[in-house]
Amino acid sequence: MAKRETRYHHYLWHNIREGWNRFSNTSQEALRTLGWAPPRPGRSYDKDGVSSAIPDNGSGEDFLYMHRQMIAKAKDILKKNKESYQLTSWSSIPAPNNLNYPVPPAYNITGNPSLTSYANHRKTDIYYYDTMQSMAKFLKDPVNLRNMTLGQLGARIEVGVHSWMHMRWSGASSYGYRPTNKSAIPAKFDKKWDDPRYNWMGDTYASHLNPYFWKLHGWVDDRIEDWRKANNLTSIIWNGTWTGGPMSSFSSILKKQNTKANLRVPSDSHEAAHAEHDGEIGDVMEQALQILLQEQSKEVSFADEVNINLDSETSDNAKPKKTSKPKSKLNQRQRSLCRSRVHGRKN
Ligand SMILES: [Cu+2]
Repeated sequence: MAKRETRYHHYLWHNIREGWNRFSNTSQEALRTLGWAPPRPGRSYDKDGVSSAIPDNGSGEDFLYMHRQMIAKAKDILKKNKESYQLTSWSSIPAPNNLNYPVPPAYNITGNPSLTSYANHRKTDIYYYDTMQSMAKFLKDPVNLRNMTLGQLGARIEVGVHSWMHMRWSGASSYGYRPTNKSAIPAKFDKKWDDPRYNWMGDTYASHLNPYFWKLHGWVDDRIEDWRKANNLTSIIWNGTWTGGPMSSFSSILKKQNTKANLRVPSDSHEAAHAEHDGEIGDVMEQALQILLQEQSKEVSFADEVNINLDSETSDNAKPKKTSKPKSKLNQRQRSLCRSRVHGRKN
């Protein structure tokens, strides 16, 4: 799972799906040709660049489905390698005094004071008792589960308790923090970030290397079964099954499509720097990444990339009502959190 290919895939899946609705038509077309167009974007954006989850387009199903596939793949790898380590999920979100799954101490995310405070807020006991616990209870209640689609459930989990758990169990990265600001290309994808020691929970390029990732995503995955039971279904009929575009080599895609149309993507030093990896990664993903970076470099006032899906901190989200829909419009504070990804600097 530490392979560059797997890191790229997870990173691209999140960032393309999240950013899609603010990409230019040209970029969307180019990504479509590469097979990397998400059928259901994960976010909408208003004129100020404020993002909201899209609860009703089924992208919440994509979130659940794709991570289910990741879990299956990881289990498969463990089995093939005859590893004794088993992937098991948290049956409940560990309480503050749980010694098996201690919350890493509060820490400073270098260069990002806003994300630092976001993470550290979620580490407090009071956040667990007042917010996470009540959300977990809400999500396990069959009455609530009967009142929402699987897509709505997925969207609610993704921007809420899933992100909270990611940052609550994130800890100081002794390996450092991958630069995420737009001026940091190509350092963003330097080979040093492919080291297995880089497993920080706050970065989609790294989080799946962290054992806590599998614990919390196991918990998320188990909510699907709760939903199925609550709705008296014998099996899940998935509508959202987007697991990303091809990881295979560019030339094999070309062969299939028998065309070279619309595949012009500007090359830069970053591309050259990783040319040696092309065979390994599959240059489809390398091309998709270039388009994504181009889009990220256009952003002036908003997040340049998705590390986690920041949620709303409104009490509405914390104390869900039975009929409420996922509410995840970013408030003023989150907007500044996102901006800090571009402008944030350590004093
Ligand atoms: Cu993910």
